[in-house]
Amino acid sequence: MHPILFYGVPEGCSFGSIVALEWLGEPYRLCRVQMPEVVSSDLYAPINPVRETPTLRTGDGRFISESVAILNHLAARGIDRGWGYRQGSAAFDRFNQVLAFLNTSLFSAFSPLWYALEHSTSPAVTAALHAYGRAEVAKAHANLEAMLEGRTWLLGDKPSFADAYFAGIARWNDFHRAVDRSAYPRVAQLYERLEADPAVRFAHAIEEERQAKSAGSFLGHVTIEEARASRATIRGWRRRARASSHPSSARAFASSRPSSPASS
Ligand SMILES: N[C@@H](CCC(=O)N[C@@H](CS)C(=O)NCC(=O)O)C(=O)O
Repeated sequence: MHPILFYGVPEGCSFGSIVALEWLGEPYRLCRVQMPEVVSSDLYAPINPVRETPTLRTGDGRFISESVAILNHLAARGIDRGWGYRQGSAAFDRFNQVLAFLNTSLFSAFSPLWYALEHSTSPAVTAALHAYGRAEVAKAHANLEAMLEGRTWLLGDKPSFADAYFAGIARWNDFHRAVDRSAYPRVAQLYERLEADPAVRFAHAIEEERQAKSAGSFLGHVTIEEARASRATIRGWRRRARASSHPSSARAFASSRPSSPASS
């Protein structure tokens, strides 16, 4: 069974996890979750009770939510290919620190702006939320600019899943126009470099339902129903496999397995 990433549209912070999966290069599937309608539905709740995206169903059937946890999980799978770091090493600590900064300071800086867009009821409240959000986005950009001094990528001289996550959050500025990114030249260069990356282009195409060119590890979409059904189905297969030790029963078990995309 291959991992499935449940990603949110439009403009979900799950974007970085799609990019990370592409860079990692291990086979995976995607499940599209419309926000806010489907993400808040009872259909999605068993996958992530907090009713947020992203969630990753791992190859062994576990569900991991929270971008930081998902990106750390994927990085650990890629240690041998330079995508992850041994826990306790300086590189791991730096990776974790940058991820935490992006997940709290940068992500949260945009929260007042999203809130103003989706919930604000009065012009005075909207103006206050805009002022607060713009100030926080500017502060986070100034800190990123300082972090990038002497570095091409957030961790140094090569890309990491922190850059993937940055790409998915920093683009919110294109929508909210909170800051002029060119006033932060190192941030702007990193952003442009990422926008040109094939995995980032792939993630944009996936979100926008355009033809998407994977580096090769993307195996297609599954629906939430398929992802949920396959979980129960897999439990059923395991129960039947345990109950049967006879070779002919094992063959019957194998041939009864449906060929749903989520079951590969
Ligand atoms: N702490 C979570 C936050 C996840 C989150 O807020 N996801 C948003 C999309 S970026 C979401 O699913 N929102 C639900 C909605 O819009 O109804 C993480 O970092 O993964």
